[in-house]
Amino acid sequence: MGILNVTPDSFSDGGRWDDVDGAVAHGLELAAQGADWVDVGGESTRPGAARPPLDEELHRVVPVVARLTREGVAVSVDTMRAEVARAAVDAGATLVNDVSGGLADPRILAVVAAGGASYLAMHWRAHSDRMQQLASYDDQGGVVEAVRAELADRVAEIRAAGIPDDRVILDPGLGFAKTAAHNWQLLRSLDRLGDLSFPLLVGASRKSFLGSLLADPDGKPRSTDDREHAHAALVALLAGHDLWGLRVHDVRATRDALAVWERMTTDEKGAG
Ligand code: PMM
Repeated sequence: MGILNVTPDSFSDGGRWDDVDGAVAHGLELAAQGADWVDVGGESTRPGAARPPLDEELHRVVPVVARLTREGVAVSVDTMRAEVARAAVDAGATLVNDVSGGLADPRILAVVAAGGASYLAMHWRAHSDRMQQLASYDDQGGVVEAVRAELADRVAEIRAAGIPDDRVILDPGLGFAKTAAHNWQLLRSLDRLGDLSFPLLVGASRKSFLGSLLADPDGKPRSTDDREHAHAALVALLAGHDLWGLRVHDVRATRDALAVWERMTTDEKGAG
């Protein structure tokens, strides 16, 4: 899944694709590089970000979804708002990527159920201005068990809203109310989340835990654009897990890493 943030302030690509033509061109490029989905988002969720007004989010997202869909691209919409989900599905999006898993705006579940789209529910605890205060899991048996239990709660709500299981994907939500250590623990324990019996998507691309891993000796985190090699290494390590998807900025680097993994795990008979 290629990331297309049509926002002025996302942590990695904010401001790069905030006019419709530029955003559509980048979305087409992501698809041409091998993205199965292009994920269009109009709200930055970086820690501390302020929320855009509803009208502004609609204005950013809907024309880009409509144009990419017309070009034959499979589009998901990254939104926590029912109104945006409805407008994006009407414009052709077939997947709603809700980082709040229905907690921010519970009406979104009925919109998805009625619109026939699939639903990607991420583990989330609060909006970006407050989420890092909630990065504590000690009294719940640790981050892996807590995320698993809280995702199971989301699944119960999703089912109650009438979205069929075969249209649901789950995501541990790396960086959302998580420290770097939490993210690594979750990445080591994806099989435990797989026990929930839903497809999984992981979004690690350019996130700050990679920046802190690669920090300078003086502690300055590696810049967002310069985290790509580490992410490609992570992709190759994750490739053996039965994941539904990876949400990434650099589709080409991701596809290359997957090709290396695939070739490494294919024996010589019949392989090029
Ligand atoms: N991360 C971000 C935004 N949307 N959606 C899903 N499903 N999973 C994620 O990990 C996720 C997301 C924040 O990253 P960005 O600002 O680069 O889009």
